[in-house]
Amino acid sequence: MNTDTPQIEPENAEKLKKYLTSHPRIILVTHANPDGDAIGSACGLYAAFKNADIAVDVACIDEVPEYLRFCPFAGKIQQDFDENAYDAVFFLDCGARKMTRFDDHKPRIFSDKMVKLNLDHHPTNDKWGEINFVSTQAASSTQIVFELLQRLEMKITPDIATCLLLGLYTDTGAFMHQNTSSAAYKAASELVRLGGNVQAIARNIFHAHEFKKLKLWGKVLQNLYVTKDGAAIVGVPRSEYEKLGAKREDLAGVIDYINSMDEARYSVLLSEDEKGSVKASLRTRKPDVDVKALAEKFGGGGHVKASGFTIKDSKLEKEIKWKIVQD
Ligand SMILES: [Mn+2]
Repeated sequence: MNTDTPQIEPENAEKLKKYLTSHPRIILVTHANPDGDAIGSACGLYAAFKNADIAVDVACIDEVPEYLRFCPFAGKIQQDFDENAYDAVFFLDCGARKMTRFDDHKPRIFSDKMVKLNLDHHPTNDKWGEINFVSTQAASSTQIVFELLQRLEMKITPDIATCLLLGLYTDTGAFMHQNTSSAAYKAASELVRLGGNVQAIARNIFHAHEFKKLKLWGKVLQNLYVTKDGAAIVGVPRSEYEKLGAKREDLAGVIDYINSMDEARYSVLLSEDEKGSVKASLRTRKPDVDVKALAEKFGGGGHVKASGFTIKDSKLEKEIKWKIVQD
């Protein structure tokens, strides 16, 4: 893989540049259940457009999760908008349009009454936009936003650099996942030079553990067991994290920690969500194990090394004999 090739086609940036001279009103939209890359790309592009006097708003159907609220401009993200007030919609970090979860009640943004712009790095993206900035080589959507802003010759302030750096950090697992290319490092280096705040990202994303979260992780690790065939399994009922005043989202990351264990062929975290269904997260580091195939057996999916599924019928709890966290 030549990781230094441009992430976007320069002529598409030219097309957008020309389109922006017609003074469109643009709504930026990112996916539901947003992660660092969704928030970072939405906020970064929003601020750059705003600074360039473009009429722009930014929306996500879900609220910004607490751990991402430090991101500059996160407060600008609205959960609702008037779909008739815009000429163009800019989809960010959405592998499929339905990932926005606006498809039910904002049909106009998907119709041909809107100019659709599409910026993403998911392999499932079928380039539905009139102008597409889609590159599966990019480590994050923010990496593509960064290149786009450079091509549009828009100013990248230190706050915008922080937004874009955030997406690179979270989508590469702090520059440890397979997608960490030389181009990703290069973009990160330039963003730091432009004033991107690495400390804020490290403090808020990677070194932010509350007491209740550490207590919960402690319980999870204590109750972890490894089956004869090498599956590291742990289950967490809703009552357990609620007892600690924690939320299900406090379990985020514990599966990767469990999966660092060499003895495990693969790892499974089962956790009950607020509605009483069971969510399973699967990870493996072994080259011969495909957890995507395993998740698909339960109606889920994902990647070969990281996948998940949901069990709606809680009776399955007994059938698969998962051990729960207990006092
Ligand atoms: Mn992403």
